[in-house]
Amino acid sequence: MTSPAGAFAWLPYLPMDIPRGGSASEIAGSELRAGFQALGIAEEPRIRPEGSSESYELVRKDGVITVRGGRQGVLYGAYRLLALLACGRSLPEGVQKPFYPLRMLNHWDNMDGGVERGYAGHSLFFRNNRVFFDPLRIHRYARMLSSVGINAVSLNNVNVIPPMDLLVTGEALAEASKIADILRLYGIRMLLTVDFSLPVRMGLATADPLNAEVIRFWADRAEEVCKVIPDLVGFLVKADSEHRPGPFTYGRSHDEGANMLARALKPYGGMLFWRCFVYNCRQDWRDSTTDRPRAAYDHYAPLDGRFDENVVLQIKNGPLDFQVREPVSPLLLSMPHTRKALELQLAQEYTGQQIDLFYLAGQWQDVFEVMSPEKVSCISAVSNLGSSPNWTGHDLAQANLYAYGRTAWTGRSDPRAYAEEWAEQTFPSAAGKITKLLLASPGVYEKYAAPLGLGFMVNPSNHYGPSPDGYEYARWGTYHRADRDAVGVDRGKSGTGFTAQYSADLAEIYGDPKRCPDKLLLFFHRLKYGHVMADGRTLLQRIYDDHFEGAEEAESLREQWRALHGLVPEDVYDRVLARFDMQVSNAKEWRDVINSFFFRFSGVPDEKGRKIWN
Ligand code: GCW
Repeated sequence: MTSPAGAFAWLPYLPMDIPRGGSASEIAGSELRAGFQALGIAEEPRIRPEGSSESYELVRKDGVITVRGGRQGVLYGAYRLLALLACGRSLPEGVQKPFYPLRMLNHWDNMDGGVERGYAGHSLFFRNNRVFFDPLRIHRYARMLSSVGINAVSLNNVNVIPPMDLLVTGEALAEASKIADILRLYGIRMLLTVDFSLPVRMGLATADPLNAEVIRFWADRAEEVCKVIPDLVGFLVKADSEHRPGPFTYGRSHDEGANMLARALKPYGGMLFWRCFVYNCRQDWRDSTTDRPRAAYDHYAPLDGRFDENVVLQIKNGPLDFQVREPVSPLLLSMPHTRKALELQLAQEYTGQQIDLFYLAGQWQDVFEVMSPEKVSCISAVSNLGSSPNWTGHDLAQANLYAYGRTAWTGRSDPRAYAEEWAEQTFPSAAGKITKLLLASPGVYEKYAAPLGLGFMVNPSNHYGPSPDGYEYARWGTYHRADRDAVGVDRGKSGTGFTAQYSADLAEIYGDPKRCPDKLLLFFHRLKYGHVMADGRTLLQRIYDDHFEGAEEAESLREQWRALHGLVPEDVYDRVLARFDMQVSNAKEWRDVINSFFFRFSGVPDEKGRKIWN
C-alpha cells in the first residue's frame, strides 16, 4: 500500500502535475479524467460551464456524468463528484451552492518561515524573510482547499512582525502576487494582513486614522496592492490586541480605525476584516472585577451600526480564546447592524497541538446549536497546515480541514458525515474505525485536559501539557482562582456579570448552576468541591473521575489504532502510533498533575482510592 502523504489524501491518492490549462473548467476536466481512471470508473465525465457563479449541478444520464455550473462552480462540482464516487455515495439532486460566500483560511505564517501556533512544519509561503514557495506544492495546496470549497486565504500572520509589514509593498508584494496567480486558478482569492502602524514605519509622523496624510497613505497602499492583485479580498487586521498597535494608540475608536482602512479598499471592491480579539492583556491577577470573556462584547457591541458596509468584524467562536470548551461568544449573537465573520481555529493550539487527536467538528456543531449560521456573513479558520509532507503533522488532523471546508460550504457542522467522508476517501480499508476514533477524540481530550469548562491550566506560552498555576498569577486574565474550598469564576449576576451579555433566556440557563450544562459549569460558576452534581457525584469527584477516565481512554484510542495495523499505509501507521504514544503520556501527566493540584488544596481523597500523588 502506498502512503497518501505524497498526494493529498482525499483526492484518492492522485498525483498532480502543474496543470497546463489555465481555467477552472480545464483543471476540472483533467482532474475528472485522472480521477475516473484512478477510481476505475468507465462512465464519461463532461463539464458544462455557464455563468460565473460558484454553484454546480451533477447530472447522470445514459452513462455520462455532467458537471454543470459556473466558471468556478464546475471545479467544485468536479471535486465533489470525485469525493462522492470515491465514497460510493449517490449524487445530490439540484443545484448545489455554498452557504457562506467567503470561506476563508487564515495562516499565521511569519516571514522567517516559522508559523505561530504551527504544528506541521514550516510556512508554505515564506523563508528567510522573503516570499519563498514551491510552485507545485502551492498547486497541490490550492487543489486541496478548492476540493472542499475554501475560496479565500490570508498568508501572513495577524501578528505582523517586521519585515512582514512590508508585504504590502514593492518586491515582496510582487512575489506574493505570484502565489495569488496560482490560487486564482482554483478559485481562491487572497487577503493580506496589515500592520496598523505601517505609516509610521514608512516615515509618517503618525498612524492616526483621522490624519489626512495617513488616509492618503492607506489609499495609496490599497491602490498599489489592488493593482498587483486585482482580485484581492481585502485586508485583515489585528489591532489594539496583545500589544499590537491600533486606533487606541491615537485616542481613536475601532470604527474610526476600521472605516478608514475600509474606505481605502472600497474603490477596488475590497473588504476589511477587523478582528475582535481585544482585551486587557496586562491585567493584574489581584483584580477580580475585570473579566476577560466580557472584553470583546464590551468593546464592540456599543459600536453596532457604526462600521462601513465593507467592514467585517471577525469574532472567535468563544469569548475567551479557542479553549477546549467555551460558550459561544455573545458578540456573535449581537450587533445586528454589522457584518460579522465567525473565526474558528484548526491549528490545535489548545486542543492537543496535532500530537493528541482532536477532531473539531463537534465544537462547531455546538456553536451552531446556539448561533444560527445566518448570524454571520462569512466564516474563517486559522490554518493547521504547514510544510510537513502530510500537511498537518498528525495524519488524522487533515480531517479537521476537510470538515471545516464542508462546514463552510453547507453552513452546518455534521461531524459524523464529514468524518466518514474523509476517512472513506483517505483510508478506505479502515474508514469505519477511523471515523469512530475521530468522533471519540474530543471527549477524551476534554476529560483529561479541561473538564467542566475549566480552561487555561496549560503550560504558559507553548500551551501544551498541564500547568494549573502557569497562568494564575500572570497578566493575561485567564484565572481559575482555585483555593482549598472552591474553583472557578462566578460570571453571573452576583459575579462579573458576563452572563448579561446573552439573551435573557441564555443568561438564565448559564447563570443557574442547576441548569447550566455540566460541560460549561466551571466556565460560568465558582463552586465548592463538595457541590453535588446532577448525577450525585461531588464536583471534586467528577474532576478526579474525568482525569482518570481521560487517561485510560487515551490508551484505548491507541489500542484502537494498533488494531488498524495492515489496514492503513505502514508509514501512516507508524507516524500516528508515535503520536498516540505521546498523547498517552501527555494524558497521564494531565491526570496526575491536575488531580494532585486539587488534592493538595482540598485534602479530599479519591472515593475510589486511585493513586493521587501528594
Ligand atoms: O490564542 C492566541 C494565541 C496567539 C494568537 C492570538 C490571536 C496570533 O496564543 O498566538 O496570535 O490568540 O488570535 O490573535
